[in-house]
Amino acid sequence: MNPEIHPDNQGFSWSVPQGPYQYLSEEQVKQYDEKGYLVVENAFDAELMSEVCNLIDPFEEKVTEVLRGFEDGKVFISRAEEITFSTHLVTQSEKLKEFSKHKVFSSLCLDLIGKNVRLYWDQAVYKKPGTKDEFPWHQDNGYTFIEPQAYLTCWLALSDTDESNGCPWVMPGLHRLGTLKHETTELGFEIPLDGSESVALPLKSGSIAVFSSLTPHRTGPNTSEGVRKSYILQYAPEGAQRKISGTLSEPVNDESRQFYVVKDGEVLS
Ligand SMILES: O=C(O)CCC(=O)C(=O)O
Repeated sequence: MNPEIHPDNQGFSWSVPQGPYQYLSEEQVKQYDEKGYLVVENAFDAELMSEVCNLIDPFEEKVTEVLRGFEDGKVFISRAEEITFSTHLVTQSEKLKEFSKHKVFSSLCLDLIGKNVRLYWDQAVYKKPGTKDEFPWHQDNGYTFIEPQAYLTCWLALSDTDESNGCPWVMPGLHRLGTLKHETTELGFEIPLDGSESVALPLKSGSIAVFSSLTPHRTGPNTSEGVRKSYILQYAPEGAQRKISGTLSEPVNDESRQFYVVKDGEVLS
């Protein structure tokens, strides 16, 4: 059964930039084009990942403390003892701001988005031991509708992750349909999908699952003893707009957190 299309998804067509590519091989871009994802193994070394974790952990602890003040420790998709979302860290740490412009990310943006690209969103997602629920199938563009609909998500593993602790899973190919209809559930927005053709993406710390804002993905339970830590950085082409309602939209160019990472074809690392 084909999934239903989001009502705001009209006249969508998928494309990737023409080469030559700066960072990725033709093969990698072909996979991204056809399947909607690729993996960059060992993009960063252990020392840098430990530094990034040390920067993020105190912010995540504060987020957890704030969540504990709410009934059952829950606010929409965040649950203090299970899954937390620490957002806009680039506004709170100069070092994380610099990291979000690292040439690995900016080169990916140049190859997969184009010559003028901004950071759109950053958040650390920590999935804690004992989390039984999955984070359901969704597209990132299903949460906040952005035009153009295709932007780039870099899901960076800060700790090793596999099926036992909530690694990402993707559904290849569906990105080409544009944004799909999502249902609202207790665990988040969800695309009702038959996941039998889905692919698990186990990642070592420092590796990145790179996928489109239109690639349906989920993460499973964390049955391990440790916290699964990820830092998610999303990049959108200059001129992207957040749809508010009807014909009303606003640009996503707040300089405090949506700064350029590629300008006029130059990576700004
Ligand atoms: O990292 C996770 O466990 C789920 C988060 C996710 O898929 C997202 O923020 O889009």
